[in-house]
Amino acid sequence: MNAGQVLIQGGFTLNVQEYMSEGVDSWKSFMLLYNSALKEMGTRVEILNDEFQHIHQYNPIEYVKKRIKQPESIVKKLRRYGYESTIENMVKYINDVAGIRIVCSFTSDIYRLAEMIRSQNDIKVLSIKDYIKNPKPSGYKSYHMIVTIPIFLSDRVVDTKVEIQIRTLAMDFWASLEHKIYYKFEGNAPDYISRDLRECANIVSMLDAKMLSLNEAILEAKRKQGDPIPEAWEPSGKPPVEENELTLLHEFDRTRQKKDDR
Ligand code: 0O2
Repeated sequence: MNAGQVLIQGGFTLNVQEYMSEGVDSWKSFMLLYNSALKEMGTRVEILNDEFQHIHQYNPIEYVKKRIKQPESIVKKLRRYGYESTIENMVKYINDVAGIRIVCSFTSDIYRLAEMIRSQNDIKVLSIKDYIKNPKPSGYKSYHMIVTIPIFLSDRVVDTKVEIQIRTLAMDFWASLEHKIYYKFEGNAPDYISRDLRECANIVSMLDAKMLSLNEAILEAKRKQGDPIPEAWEPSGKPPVEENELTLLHEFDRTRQKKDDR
């Protein structure tokens, strides 16, 4: 047992790389882990939403999508990063083998949910990318977290990576269409298409801002009518992590060079 490992119920915690160095190297073993991590994270998110509904009569989450990355996409991504297609490289360099997307109503819900996930003390946040504050050149907006969640196996606990994407309905609408268009052109869309997509991204941002201020106006009107407003309805709009903290929050292997900054 390494110094950093913690004894839990007779077993000990490992990260996926340590788990691999203990001789576990089959595709099926890792898929079992990633699938379990998705289930576990899905349940945590569902509980947060249910609790919100119970206490505040309000659901911050519109819907949740979970997926395990297809083997072809894993191979493609490894190739893009300049790595051989091995299980070891997948475990080391692909952070989104298990991915969960949480789609919310308002931008303020995104930060509130991110904070609730971050404050669960067995979830470790490895990195955060706030593409809402800093959209991608494509116009892409979303809040990304790479976290690990403990998976309790029969004799040990494995902290397993999950990518969490949190975005509004409008951001999700744009990203889904852009993803399809990007694939149609295999990354080489004509300039005018990319320009128009960026323009659509701006419209989507305006729509989000308008819907948020509309929500605030509704709350204000209800307050004036004397209706009690649950506190959690109030949009906080404050990112849970400041910009200078956006990269590494924990020791994390980021040695690879990305070939593609998309
Ligand atoms: P797919 O097919 O959706 O899975 P990282 O390993 O996290 O450091 P990565 O994966 O490039 O590097 O990180 P990033 O930038 O956070 O992007 C992760 C995912 O965000 C992508 O996964 C997309 O799902 C989404 N994304 C990022 N940029 C864009 C964009 O410009 N448009 C759209 N529509 N989605 C984007 P994959 O693996 O690229 O694709």
